[in-house]
Amino acid sequence: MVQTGRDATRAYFKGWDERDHNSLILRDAGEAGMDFFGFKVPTMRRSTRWKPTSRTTASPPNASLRATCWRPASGCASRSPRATRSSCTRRRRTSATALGYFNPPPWNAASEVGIAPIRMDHALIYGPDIEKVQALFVDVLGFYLVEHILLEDGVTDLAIWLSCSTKAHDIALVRNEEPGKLHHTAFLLESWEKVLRAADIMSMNKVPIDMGPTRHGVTRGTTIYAFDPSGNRFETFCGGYQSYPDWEPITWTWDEVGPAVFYHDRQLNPAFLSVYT
Ligand code: M3P
Ligand code: FE
Repeated sequence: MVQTGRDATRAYFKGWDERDHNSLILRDAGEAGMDFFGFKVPTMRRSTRWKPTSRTTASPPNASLRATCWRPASGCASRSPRATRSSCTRRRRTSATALGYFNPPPWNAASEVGIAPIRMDHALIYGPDIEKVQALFVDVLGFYLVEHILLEDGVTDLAIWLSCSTKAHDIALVRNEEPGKLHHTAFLLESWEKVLRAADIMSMNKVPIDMGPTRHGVTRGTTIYAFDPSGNRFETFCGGYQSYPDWEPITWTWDEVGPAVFYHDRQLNPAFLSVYT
C-alpha cells in the first residue's frame, strides 16, 4: 500500500487508486484487533429514529446503536481503543492519487509495487447477535443482504454478507460467542492473476498464508488469507460479481457450508474459523 502520513502514534495508508487521504490507519497496541471500520456517507446527517421493518428484528438494536458513532471526516480518534466499531464518514478532502485527475494513464509504477491492492474492500467481524447487527446495518445504515449461510436448523444465520454499494459486500458477519472480534480486513485486487501474484509475493516475503489462493462460493470472489506480523488476518480479494439493493439474497444451506466458504476444498479449516482478533 502507499503510505500517506505518519504522526507520533499512527501511520496512514491507502491503496494506489484510492482518492481519500487514507483507508487504513495503524497504531501501536498491546494486542491485535480493530478499533473501528468506517463507511462513507453522502451528507453529515444524523440518523433519525429507529424503525423496525418486517425484514429485521422487532426490537431496537440498542447495544449496536450505542456502539455506532458519527464522526467528522477529519476526526479519526477512537474513544475506545479496542472495541470493534463502525463509523460513518463524510467525504474527506480530495487527496493526491498515483495517476492524477487529468488525462490519467491506466496504471503507473506505484500500482506495480508489491501486491498493490486497488483499495480497501471489506471487513468480516465476529459476534453473538447477528440479527441485531443486521437490523442496525439494514434499517439504520441502509445496507442490504447479499448472501447468507444458514445453520443446521435451516433458519438461523451462521453468517451474512451486506452491501451498501454494488460491491458483493462491504461488511460480513459470522456468529460467534465472543463479541466484538475481527476475522479479517480485505483489500481489492483487479484479477485472479493478481491474486496469484499476491501469493508469490507473500511467499517471497515469508508472509504466513492461512488459506488460498482459492475461490469463495459466497460472492464468487477469489482470495488469499494471510497474517500480518501483529497477528491480524488480512485477505487479498478479487470480487466475483456486482449486486444491487433490490437483489434477492443468495442462500447457502448448512450441508454446503464448505463450498460456500472455500469452493475448491469444499470444507472449512477449523483454524480459519477459530483464529480471530
Ligand atoms: C469472506 C468473503 C468465513 C467466510 C469468509 C468469506 C469467515 O471472507 O470475502 O466472502 O467463514
Ligand atoms: Fe472476506
